[in-house]
Amino acid sequence: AEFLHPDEQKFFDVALGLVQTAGRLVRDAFDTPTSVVMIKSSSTDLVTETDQAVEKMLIDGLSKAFPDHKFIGEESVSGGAKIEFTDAPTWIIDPIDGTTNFVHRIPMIAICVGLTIKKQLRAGIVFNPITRELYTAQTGRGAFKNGFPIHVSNNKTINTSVLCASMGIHNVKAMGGKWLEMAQSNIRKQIEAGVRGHRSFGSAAINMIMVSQGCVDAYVEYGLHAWDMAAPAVVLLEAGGVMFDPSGSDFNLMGRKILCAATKELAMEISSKLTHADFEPEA
Ligand code: 2AM
Ligand code: CA
Ligand code: CA
Ligand code: CA
Repeated sequence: AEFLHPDEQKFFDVALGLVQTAGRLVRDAFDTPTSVVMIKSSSTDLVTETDQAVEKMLIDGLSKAFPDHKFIGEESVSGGAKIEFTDAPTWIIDPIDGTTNFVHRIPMIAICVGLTIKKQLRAGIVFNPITRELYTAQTGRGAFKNGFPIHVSNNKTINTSVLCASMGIHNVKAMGGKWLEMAQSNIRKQIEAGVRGHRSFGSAAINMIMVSQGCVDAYVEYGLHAWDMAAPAVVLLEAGGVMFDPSGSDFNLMGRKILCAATKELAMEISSKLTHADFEPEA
């Protein structure tokens, strides 16, 4: 596989070292919960001092190593600000995906660091520092869990699949009852179509990782941001998975929604059953 930039391997190696250090920060805070919890837009939208410290540490480290790189980080993007996404090497960072899990000491959280160059996904690092599961991928070079290759399932039909579709609780608050109805009706349709089971892990990245390693067969979600999806998207694609907009059209990293699956057949079957939101997320 060709690199888009001559220093791409170095970019990845530096990021990986920083993520491992960040993992120790998060693990220490998880075991000794002194972290201050702050409410952002509502009681379902939390941030802790650990989220902020980890994001700062990653951005400081990467910008010191690569002064001309750009950053899109959850805790650095101030409310409602338009995200500037350019051709420059860009690190897309979620310091803790699954902050509610973190605050409630549920061990399903992920540090997510993705890299785009010329707006193309190039590398993804997704690290659960509690279970010490490290998922890495570089475009064209495969996906790995703690160094061992991972692959999606071969499932092509709903009735042999375990699906993941979160209720999008954030969107319920932002968009009112209409949203709840849509989320419920989509899950209901999947159950009626004979799905084998439903799971949701409270972290968009872990949901995507579950598809990447063949545990779950597909995942659909509205309301996500680029930092939830960038890093796990590289892992998913390199693990052989597919990614679309829930409507079945092309995936857009900035489009705030995703349908990912083990196979295109399964993705299209799910897409055909969904009520598609006229989706204008507020936050
Ligand atoms: P976070 O923990 O980084 O905030 C379950 O809550 C998942 O949804 C997490 O991955 C969480 O990311 C993400 N999430 C946060 N805000 C959201 C929103 N407005 N819409 C959809 N998902 C959101
Ligand atoms: Ca958040
Ligand atoms: Ca997130
Ligand atoms: Ca986060």
